[in-house]
Amino acid sequence: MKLIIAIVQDEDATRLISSLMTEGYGVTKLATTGGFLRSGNTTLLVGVSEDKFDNCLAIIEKVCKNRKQIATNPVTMGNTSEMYMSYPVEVTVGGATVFVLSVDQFIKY
Ligand code: 2BA
Repeated sequence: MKLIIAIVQDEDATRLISSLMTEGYGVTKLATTGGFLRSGNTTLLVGVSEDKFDNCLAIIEKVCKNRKQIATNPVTMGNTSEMYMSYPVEVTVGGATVFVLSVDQFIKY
């Protein structure tokens, strides 16, 4: 068994959860925040058996889209964090950042 941890954009989360649930996957949704943009995103935990693993990744890839976003990040000047300026940066976010972990045990009480 594998645990898929998928960080996706909020805009894709509802459709992705629906697609996964329709195909019989168990999903847990976490409200998370990206460290760079400091804006909300969604992290999904999906426990999958080996035989359903590839299909799960295919669904994530199909549903989650790349989007360009403008970020305004603080830039520290000199050695003090009190002096900073902001400038706009365009970044491409997503489709999905996926981590795959091997699961030693899967227990339900
Ligand atoms: P954020 O950290 O808010 O990053 C949003 C997007 O900003 C990233 O999209 C990337 O295009 C850009 N970005 C991130 N760090 C950057 C940097 N130091 N310099 C320039 N641009 C930077 P994605 O790569 O698609 O990441 C989307 C979200 O996935 C991230 O949101 C973060 O929540 C998560 N993530 C990405 N890589 C991760 C990692 N190695 N570990 C944990 N979470 C990660």
